[in-house]
Amino acid sequence: MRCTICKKPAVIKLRHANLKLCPEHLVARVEKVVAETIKKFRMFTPEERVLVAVSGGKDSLALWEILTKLGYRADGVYLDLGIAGYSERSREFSEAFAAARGLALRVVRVEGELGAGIDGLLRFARGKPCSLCGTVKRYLLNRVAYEGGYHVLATGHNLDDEAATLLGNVLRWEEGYLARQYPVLPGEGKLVRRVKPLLFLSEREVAAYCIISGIEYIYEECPHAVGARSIALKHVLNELEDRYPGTKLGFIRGFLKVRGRFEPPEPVELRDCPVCGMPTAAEGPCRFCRLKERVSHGAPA
Ligand code: Q46
Ligand code: ZN
Ligand code: ZN
Repeated sequence: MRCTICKKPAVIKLRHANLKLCPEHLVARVEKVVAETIKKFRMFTPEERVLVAVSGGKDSLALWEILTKLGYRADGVYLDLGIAGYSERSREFSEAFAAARGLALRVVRVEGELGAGIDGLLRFARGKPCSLCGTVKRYLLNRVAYEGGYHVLATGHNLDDEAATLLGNVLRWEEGYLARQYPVLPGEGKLVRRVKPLLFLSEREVAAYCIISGIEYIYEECPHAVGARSIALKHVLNELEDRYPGTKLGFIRGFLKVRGRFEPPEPVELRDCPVCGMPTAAEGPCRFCRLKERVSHGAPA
């Protein structure tokens, strides 16, 4: 197998893009796709300060590496979720990555902010682990970005993630979520803009990028991901992609064209949480502060 561009030995075949690439041209392609995505969706400018949500996995570390190589001002934040057998290891990978490159990484312990990590929280709050974890992550990442004076928060969601989310939303015709699913969520007030620069890169490309670039990342999945609906959706999409290369990319690109037809949800009025001061749609304390209160009272679910 030869590289489509330079005819040297290729290491990856990208059927959806009709390309076979050598290490050098795979790296070049990945960085070019990210650079173009940032510009096309006006995610941020070189002058703006970017905070990358780092998990120790391949996507977020690749994103951080690419943004740095492209010359953006990007720091990282790692949320230690307090998930046994997973958080310690993922933190080590994140810290080793930052240290080796001299990059600034903020480490925030969920237990320190909430009174319990995600595992501990499950004893006090009803709900699926990923739903609770999602609330905690959204809140803390936004707060750290806001308090740190960052213009934008970047996450490592890739094409496979976004296609699975889209399929999940379509299967339930979640109009509100569909209207909001977009590579850029504008910020306002204390809500920091959120962007997904890896949206058009498949998981395989990102993994290959990491291996070629010498980025060491955690292979294990979070133990709570087992049995998650998102994983089943990814399997289905992988089967389709196998038979019909380009399925995921076509799904996302086509959606971005028609997305405007979905009725956006009525804008909710946000007010400041009386406890923490961050924006919330709730009357009274925000969801994070309510979870925190439950933990502090030790009330079991
Ligand atoms: S970390 Fe949290 Fe994920 Fe683990 S508990 Fe679920 S949401 S699976 S990306
Ligand atoms: Zn080549
Ligand atoms: Zn609050």
